[in-house]
Amino acid sequence: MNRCMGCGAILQSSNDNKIGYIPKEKKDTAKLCERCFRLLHYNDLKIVNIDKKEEVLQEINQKGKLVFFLVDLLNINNEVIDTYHNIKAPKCFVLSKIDFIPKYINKEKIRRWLKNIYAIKDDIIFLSAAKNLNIQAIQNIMDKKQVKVSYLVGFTNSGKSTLVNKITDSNNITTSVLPNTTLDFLEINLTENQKIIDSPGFLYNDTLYDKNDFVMIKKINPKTFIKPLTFQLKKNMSILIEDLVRLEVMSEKCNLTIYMSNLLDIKKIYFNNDSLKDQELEKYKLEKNQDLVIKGIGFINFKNDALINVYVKKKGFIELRDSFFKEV
Ligand SMILES: Nc1nc2c(ncn2[C@@H]2O[C@H](COP(=O)(O)OP(=O)(O)OP(=O)(O)O)[C@@H](O)[C@H]2O)c(=O)[nH]1
Ligand SMILES: [Mg+2]
Repeated sequence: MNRCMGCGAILQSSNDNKIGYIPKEKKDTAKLCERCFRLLHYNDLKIVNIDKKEEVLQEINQKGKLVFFLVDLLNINNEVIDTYHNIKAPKCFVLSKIDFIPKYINKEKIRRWLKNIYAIKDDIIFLSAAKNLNIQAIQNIMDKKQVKVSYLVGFTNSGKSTLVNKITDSNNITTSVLPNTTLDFLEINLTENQKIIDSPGFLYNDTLYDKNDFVMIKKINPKTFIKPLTFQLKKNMSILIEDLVRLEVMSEKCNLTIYMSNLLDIKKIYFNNDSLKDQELEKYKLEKNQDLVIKGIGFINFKNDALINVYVKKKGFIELRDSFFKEV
């Protein structure tokens, strides 16, 4: 039973619509399935919609090995944190992709905030695989805890496979901005008696955008540093985020800063523009230094108290929380 070195899927030649497909004549020699090969050489992206969350959780809970759980700043929300807390094995919280956090945001503040707001009691590590920042922390913790096997786990796109490639100084594992790039567990030897296991990322229960919309997926996932967008708004002015969310100010004024991918189309609109006004309406009362989180997309920090009408395509995507700017 051969596996694809890039995504972990079992190689098969019987169905070109299923994962691990490789044409018959290449089956004995190929190291990559057709999907990984095309992604690597032609940047041809093919989305696979399978969810291995239960399988991964079952395996890591059963094995009880050390788990590194990766999350990036834009994806800290209740669904991700609940998933983290449901892991029974010993674990570390890894804030990945720190290269896209603006420099003026104090990391220690984020650490305290994760502990206080989200009750993270385990070690918290900050790293960026893309920029080679602090990637040695993974092996340092394994050495310190005398761990021989550990798992990299997290939601899709959190950067697990990129991190493994960086740690092993190779490009063997397929990485991409697509959901579900890694399709099965992949074991990688770090030293003679130490290994790390990459895993298929978890998918959100639902997304605000169409799961097969390549263009939107690419826009939502920033490649580099995010430049926060600040708006000063008066009553009845709105912010429109793509065709996904409209925030309409109902109080006299509102100062807010948006932390999302800069590739998204985010603009100020006036009351005579009725985009999204026919969608679900949710009313929120924000306090100074609270965030309005849009699950899977990012968050908006409010600099003063405000009343906001949110028009959103689906229910269940908006959360409020105290921001890390508020000293706790
Ligand atoms: N800016 C930045 N981007 C990163 C970093 N690490 C990974 N990425 C990008 O994030 C995207 C997802 O990376 P992957 O390593 O494939 O993510 P994954 O967690 O393995 O995803 P699945 O296999 O689908 O679970 C890719 O476009 C990477 O280039 C990082 O440290 N900084
Ligand atoms: Mg992966």
